[in-house]
Formats: sequence, C-alpha cells, structure tokens
Amino acid sequence: MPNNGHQLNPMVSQLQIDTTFDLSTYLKEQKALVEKALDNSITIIYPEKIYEAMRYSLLAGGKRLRPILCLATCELVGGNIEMAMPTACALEMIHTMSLIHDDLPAMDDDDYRRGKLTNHKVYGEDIAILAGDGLLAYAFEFVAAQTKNVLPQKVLEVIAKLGKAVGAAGLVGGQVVDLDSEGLAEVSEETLSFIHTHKTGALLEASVLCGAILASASQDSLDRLSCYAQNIGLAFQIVDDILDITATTEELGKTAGKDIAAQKATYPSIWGLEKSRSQAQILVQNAKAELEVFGEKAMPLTSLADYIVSRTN
Ligand code: GRG
Repeated sequence: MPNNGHQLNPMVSQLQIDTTFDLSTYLKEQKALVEKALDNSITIIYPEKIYEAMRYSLLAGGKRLRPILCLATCELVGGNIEMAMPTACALEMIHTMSLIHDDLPAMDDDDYRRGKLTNHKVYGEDIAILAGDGLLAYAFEFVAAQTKNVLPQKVLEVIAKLGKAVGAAGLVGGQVVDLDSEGLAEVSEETLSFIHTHKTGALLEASVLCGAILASASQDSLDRLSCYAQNIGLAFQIVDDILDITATTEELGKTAGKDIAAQKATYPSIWGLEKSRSQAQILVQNAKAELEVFGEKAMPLTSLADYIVSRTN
C-alpha cells in the first residue's frame, strides 16, 4: 500500500460526487489536444525508418492517461496547459517506449498493442529497440528544449523526476523483479507491490507530480497529489490485472489472458476477483479524499480516479 503519511488505508471517505462534470467530454477534449501535440512533436527526416517507427507506436492511440493527468494537475494548482504540454508529451513518449520494449520477444513477446501489430512485428526487433531508445532520449530533449514560461529550476526538477521514474528506481527496476518472478510457485504480496509501484506506479506518480511542479505547487499540494497518485496507481494496476482475466483481446487491444498463461502473480491470483475489485474501489476513495481540500477545481482528477476503476480497457 502507498505510504507517505496521508490517508492510505482502505477506509472509504464520504466525498460527494458532483454530477455536473462531464468526464467523457473532458477526456475527449484533452486527448485531442495531446494527440495534436504528439503528432507535431516528431517530424520524419533522414533516416526515415527510425522516425516512422517512433511515430508508429507514439500515434497508435491509447488512453493518454499520463499526459491528461499531467495537464490536470498543472491546471489544478494554477498553471496552464501550454506550460505542461511538452512534459505531457514526454510522459507519453516514455510510456510508449516502455510498451515497445515490454512487447519484445526478450520480454513479454506480444504481437498486438493498442489494437495494432507491435513495433517489432512491423519494423523488426533491431529497429523496435532503437525506436524505444529514440523516444526515451527525445522525451528528455523535448522537456528541456520546448518548455516555455516555467522557472528553469522547475524544469530541472521535472527532468530529475522523470529520470528517476524511468530508471532502476522505477520502471526498469519493476520490470526486472517482474521478469524474475515469472513462473515462480509463490510470489509474496510485498514483491507484487514492489513490481507494481515501480513498473506502473512510478510513471503515473511522475505524471501527476510533474504537472504540479511546473506550476510551482506548494509542498502540501505536492504531498496530497503524491498520495492521490500512489492510490490511483495501485488501483490502476489492480484493474489492469482484473481486465487481463475478464476482458477480451478486442476490448484490450492486446492479447488477453497473458498473465495466467505466463503464470504471473497478480492481485486476482492472490486475492480473487471480488476482493481485488473492492480493494481498487477503496484505493480510489482514498485518492479522492486527498483532493477534498481543492474543492470543485479537483473534479477532473476525482473523475479520473473513478474512471480508473470503471474503465474497460
Ligand atoms: C523504461 C528504459 C525503460 C525500459 C523499459 C519494459 C520496461 C522497461 C518496463 C515495462 C513497463 C510496463 C510495460 C508497464 C506496464 C504499464 C501498464 C499498465 C501499461 C498499460 O497502460 P495503459 O493502460 O495503456 O495506460 P494505453 O495503451 O492506454 O496507453
């Protein structure tokens, strides 16, 4: 469970839901802005093959949850979308590169992602590895070169946070323990929690915090947002595990049922489906409770927390 001193345990808060906020319109609008910025972020020049491979996966769809979270927290604490868009794009570049590498034969060996053939299936393993590397390097260049109207110190903080979330202290470390745990007869809840807080949680937390950092959020706001992010990060992963069992390959846009086939430890395998669902709900309630202090302004983030458990892909 996340732990940074705020409300963490599975205790449901009584936050009232404002029904006037239309999440589906909000998601559609934010996603369109992100898609446009991503499309403009990479131009195809010589050697065309690598730029095409990078664009193939970057523009293949997806929920764009990480950029949307980043834009939402920037606005929540008084910033604007323009300040956060380069970082929002960088988060999606990093996420996309992790998916490209995760799908490689040496890792999860998947043929489909986001409803399309995986990068290595189209461009070959060599180019897929390089496309991931290209996106990762470009993400940092993009933040450093394109961020405007933000204090330089805040841009540096964002770059450091992104680096930590991606490296051995984040995604890479989580993936290593995940690979080590595959096929083991027993994986402890502690190990499972390590995998998910690093592999999935770290980048989601960076997404939430980077937007707020760019807008010079107070330490109290950052602490609350960090707790929100840790709770939704774990809820997101629990739902991901559930969907791997309950959703179809068409709904997911990637091969369903892979966790059981690969004998992966998941929350449903430890808790069962029913307890997994109720734990995810509790985490979301805790996440939303952290935002009560922001009032109505937090509606996008509270609604996004609900979306994380109600999503079908
Ligand atoms: C980061 C240097 C570096 C290497 C990559 C392969 C790897 C190391 C890490 C694996 C990271 C990984 C694939 C985590 C899974 C995260 C996850 C739940 C992905 C699905 O996210 P969604 O549902 O996907 O947001 P969409 O397609 O909607 O964006």
